[in-house]
Amino acid sequence: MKSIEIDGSKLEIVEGDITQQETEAVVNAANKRLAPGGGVAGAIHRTAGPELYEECKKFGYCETGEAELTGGYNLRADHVIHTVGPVFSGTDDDEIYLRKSYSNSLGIASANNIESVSFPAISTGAFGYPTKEATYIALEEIKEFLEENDLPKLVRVVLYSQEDYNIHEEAFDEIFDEL
Ligand code: AR6
Repeated sequence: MKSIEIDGSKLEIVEGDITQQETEAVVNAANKRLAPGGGVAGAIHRTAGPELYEECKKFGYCETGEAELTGGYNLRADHVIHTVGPVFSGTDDDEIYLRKSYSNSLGIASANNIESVSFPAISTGAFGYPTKEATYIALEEIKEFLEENDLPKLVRVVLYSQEDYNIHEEAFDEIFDEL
């Protein structure tokens, strides 16, 4: 685990399971239908229970880079923020939409007075975004958001494997050494 304070808020990176986090909200790496799938989405829907998908159905559709808020049902978290990361394409759009996924998720948290949020490494599984590139984008976007906003007070990035954690640790040291 590593953490740093950024303008009165805390950013942490940890190895763990997103479904077990006790932050007020957890972020789901969703698909456009906000339907249960594999990876993070499958695990979040399984743990939250079927009511989560019932609530998701009312949105119908979520564009890449956008985010929606629901309840957390049987999760420890009170809320789920569903965001659709980009399917990696190798074009400039990848970074633009990955940044939007993080900033729109944090924007929803902040607008709803949510104090603590856990993120998975969005788009780096089924959506094929190379982890190292995605890591720098994620940490930099979170840093910028926390510099400009009071809430959330805690942002935790939860990595599912030691390998992914190590990549984040290296990026974290590089980005925050200068602070
Ligand atoms: N906790 C934390 N991280 C996890 C967990 C977990 N329980 N499970 C997997 N990861 P992915 P995407 C990591 O595929 O690339 C779904 O089918 C995983 O190792 O969940 O945005 C949706 O329905 C990887 O590093 O999300 C969409 O169709 C990261 O979380 C699509 O996949 C993201 O992997 C979204 O793809």
